[in-house]
Amino acid sequence: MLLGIQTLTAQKDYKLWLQYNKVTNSKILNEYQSAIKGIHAFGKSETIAIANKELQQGLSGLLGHEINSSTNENTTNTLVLGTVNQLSTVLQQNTKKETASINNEGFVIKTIQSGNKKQILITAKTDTGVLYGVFHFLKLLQTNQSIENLAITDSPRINIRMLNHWDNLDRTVERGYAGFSLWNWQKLPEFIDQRYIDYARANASIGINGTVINNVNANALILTPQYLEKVEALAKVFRPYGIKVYLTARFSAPIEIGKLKTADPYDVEVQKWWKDKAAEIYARIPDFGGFLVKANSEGQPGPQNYGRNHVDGANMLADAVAPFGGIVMWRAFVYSEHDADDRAKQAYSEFVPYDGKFRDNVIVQVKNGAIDFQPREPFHPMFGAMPKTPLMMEFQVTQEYLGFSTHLVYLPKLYQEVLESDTYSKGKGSTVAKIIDGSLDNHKITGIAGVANIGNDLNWTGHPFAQANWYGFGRLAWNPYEDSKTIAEDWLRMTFSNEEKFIKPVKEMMLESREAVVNYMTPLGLHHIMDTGHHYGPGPWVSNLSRPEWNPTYYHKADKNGIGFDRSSTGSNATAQYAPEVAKMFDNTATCPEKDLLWFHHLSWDYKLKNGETLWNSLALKYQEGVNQVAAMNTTWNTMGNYVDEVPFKEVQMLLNIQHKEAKWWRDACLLYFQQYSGKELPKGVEKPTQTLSYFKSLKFPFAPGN
Ligand code: GCV
Repeated sequence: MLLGIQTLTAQKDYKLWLQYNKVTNSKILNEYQSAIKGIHAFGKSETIAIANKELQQGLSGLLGHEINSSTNENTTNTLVLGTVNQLSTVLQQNTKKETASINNEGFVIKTIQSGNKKQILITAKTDTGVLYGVFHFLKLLQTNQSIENLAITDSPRINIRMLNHWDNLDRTVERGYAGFSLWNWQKLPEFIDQRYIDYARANASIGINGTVINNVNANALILTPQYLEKVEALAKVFRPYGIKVYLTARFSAPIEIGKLKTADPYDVEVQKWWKDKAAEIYARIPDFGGFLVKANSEGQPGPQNYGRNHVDGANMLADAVAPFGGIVMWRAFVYSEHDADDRAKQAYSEFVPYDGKFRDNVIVQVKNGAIDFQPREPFHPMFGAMPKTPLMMEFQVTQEYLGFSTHLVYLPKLYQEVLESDTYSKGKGSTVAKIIDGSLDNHKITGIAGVANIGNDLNWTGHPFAQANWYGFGRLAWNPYEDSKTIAEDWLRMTFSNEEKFIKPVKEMMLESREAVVNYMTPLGLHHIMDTGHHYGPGPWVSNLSRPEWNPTYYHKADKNGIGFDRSSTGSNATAQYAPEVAKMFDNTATCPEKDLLWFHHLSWDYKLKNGETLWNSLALKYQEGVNQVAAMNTTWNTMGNYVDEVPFKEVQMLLNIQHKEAKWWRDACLLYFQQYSGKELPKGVEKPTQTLSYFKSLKFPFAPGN
């Protein structure tokens, strides 16, 4: 019996936010049932067939009965779908204004009333636009909104909305916490796992239109015919869902698989090798998206190995893919052990001088912050500093530094904070969102990438709530101005329940979860104090690694005098990399937001915060607050058993219990360690540690996943 329940639940978890449960509110159900009696699809493409099938599947679940999918186009209460050029002239006329306002991937959903006939039209300029419109329409029903008088026009604000998989060819996933890679290289190209199709469908439902299927720490073998044949098979599966395939390009591939002596971008043979390689790829995959490159970063080869620079490398690859309409996404995640300057400054120093020098089909991919996907980082100073170069955002959806797939952390809250940050690059209101959607500097290529949190776990993401991070990333990629609150609410309704008594508290819990993790891991601007290598759990004491900037002690700089990294004008002067308004704000302790204080300043343990408490007390109280927040998340969840199936309810309960235990571990380990320097007692309200510092230091995790 239990096995039966588990199988059923696994099937449900697998369905992600596309549950299509029958509408329980009878008034709403009636409205839907009388408005939708049939479907008529214009056009016969694979994508339109997928859209039609999705509608049938969704509606039969939501309405509780099958809907005729080949209804006559003139019948009342019919859902009509098709691209603009396939519609009848009457319908075309009727939606002329709306369709003129959308872009190629946008859609129109409109109630059309003529005489006694009432229909709902879903149309777009392209088949993919229609598919996006269908998913949007189904979302309206899944979230119980009225469909009486629809007049929706929507278009994505960013062109390239992609996942980056750090998946290796042996199916391990770097920083992956949800099992192994989805891609079964051994059985491809002949064996097409249903999962590839379900992956594409889930991505299409949130508007993701690109995927880099292999790790940025790249293996050149992916570019050999043996693997390209497999990539081609995946591209074929993804194509009707509007998803393009991209690959990472190992810079030394001409040597490793091309038998050349060099990979120097100035070498004519090397240039030819890449041109031929591009032609070979496009012959197989005509809509291949292009290359993502990690060069001269963390040991990866790059143009600097030959005395050339990032522009030389990127432009050479860009020239190879340009004839086919491809692009190059060149990563700016660089820092060197040979550069004694603050790591946080290095990417800016290296890239900003190249502004305007890249080819038109190059986009520079920048992580959201200057270090590395921390629970909180101020926005990367490169945003706003390269107006002549399109910059794309790289967020991490997988929780490398945020408790893996064990901790419940709703990441869209973090993404929103970054997207809303004001760079002041062209005066007030020059937000990061406006830079990456191209509106501030008028760029044509725009992009956003999320490092995927997906693996072959039954529920895709390990933690049931980590599905919300995949979902939310897609939503913000489509519209970087959306509120993460709305996204959380939609996800909860689509995944679990439309009951207000469930939605309200659980939404609050999700929204609070990001601040909680900041508090129990790295409050007040602390960063990168995770244990080394695997980044699981606290390790503020680690100081023995060969590269200085790999040691947590490099980042917190705790000593008898205080704590924090002085990046102000008296220290590394990283603040000067921001526009003057922002630089001034961060530079001064009085105006620097307290949430970023120790990112920018080294302050004495007795430094007084705005609440009148000393820095030491505030730090300790923040750690405690984080623990309390997780305890409150537990309490909230424990009362939600009636709204969620038994297995996910219990799973989340167990995971929250671990999170609570680990939040205390973080608090105790960090406070005991920092206390050695502050020499101060824990303030009232902070629980006493239950273990010694040496106990925490002794913990080892040789098989932590993702490492
Ligand atoms: C793919 C961090 C991670 C690495 C990752 C790197 C990157 O350093 O720990 O696993 O490598 O970022 O983004 O390239």
